[in-house]
Amino acid sequence: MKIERIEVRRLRLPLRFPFETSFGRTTAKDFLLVSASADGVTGYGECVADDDPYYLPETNGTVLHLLRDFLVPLVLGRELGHPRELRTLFARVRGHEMAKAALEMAAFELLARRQAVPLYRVLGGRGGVIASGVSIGLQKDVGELLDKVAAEKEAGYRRIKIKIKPGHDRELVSAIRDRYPELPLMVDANSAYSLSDAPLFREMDAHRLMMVEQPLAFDDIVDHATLQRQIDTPVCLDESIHSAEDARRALDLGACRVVNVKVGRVGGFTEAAMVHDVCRARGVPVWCGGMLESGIGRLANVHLQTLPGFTLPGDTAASARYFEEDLVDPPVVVAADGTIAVPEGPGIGHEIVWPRVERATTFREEWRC
Ligand code: OSB
Ligand code: MG
Repeated sequence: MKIERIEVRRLRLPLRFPFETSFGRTTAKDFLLVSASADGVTGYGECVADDDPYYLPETNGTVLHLLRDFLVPLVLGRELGHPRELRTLFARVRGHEMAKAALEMAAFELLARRQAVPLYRVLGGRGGVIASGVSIGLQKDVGELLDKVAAEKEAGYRRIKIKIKPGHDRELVSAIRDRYPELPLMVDANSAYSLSDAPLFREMDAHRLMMVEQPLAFDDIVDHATLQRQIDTPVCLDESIHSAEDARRALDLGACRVVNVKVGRVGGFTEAAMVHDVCRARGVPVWCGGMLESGIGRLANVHLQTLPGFTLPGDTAASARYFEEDLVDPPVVVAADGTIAVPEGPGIGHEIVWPRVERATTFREEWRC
């Protein structure tokens, strides 16, 4: 296929509740949506960059620059045998995984729509359901956190993750554990600690967490390996993993025992599947992370999670936790048993509601060949 038109829109969707982590507080989802068209069919890729570089270095501004000046010129008008070729085509550009991923995801979604098959088919997945977990941000106090945990447990989520930061860690975990001794529970620190905090994580071993996600620096694997040797709780890496090679090196070093895969963080579906393959070959569980995506990116995550190595519930929760009105209809819903049905329609499989996209759009640019 030959992609003859690429469009990028910047959208702003208010969040129903602010989402707070160790790196900041978000009240709205401000993101880029990439469309790629060939022969009158259009596919969509949601970019996971934020307005700020507080989770990882990329921003909406850097993504737009990379698309406009480097990635779009590589793709526009070129004969593509398969979207997986974009990974090789983009390899010369170092970093900028979120920018690469948004365009590559649009090309995969376009391929699925052209073939009139669900996205999972072109990713090598399967139909059915996926297991859903939930990520709870930092709350005002322990009481509010316990209320949130109770509500999400009631909603059926198969695993609960809470955000932690220095001074807001052991007492949160022990309060939840006191009330729910058997709850599948994990914590995510988003790089807020250093190796000198090893005693804290040793102490938390007693709470039998499923894992501790990215406790140390965003660009580290060496200290994570040291920490993993000192604690029983499995370390899971998020921020540190940008490729299948990163995953291999982290596993060789013993820096983690679980890997969080985000398509945007690793540069696309092709690389995400390769991260999955590296882990699966070593019996290391992977799960799919989330970035507060709208329904478009959320459904992309649903399809990815049908690959066989996704053996743990991911951070893909119901649209209604985030948005008053999602961009897709129907919205993503989680059943009482904590599962999400994998759509069977073409591409992401739910309709995009264009009037809502138009209302949320703050900027638009397009390129044609
Ligand atoms: O670290 O996984 C993370 C959200 C934004 C940036 C980073 C992370 C997160 C989440 C939320 O944990 C997952 C979600 O509900 O989409
Ligand atoms: Mg994380």
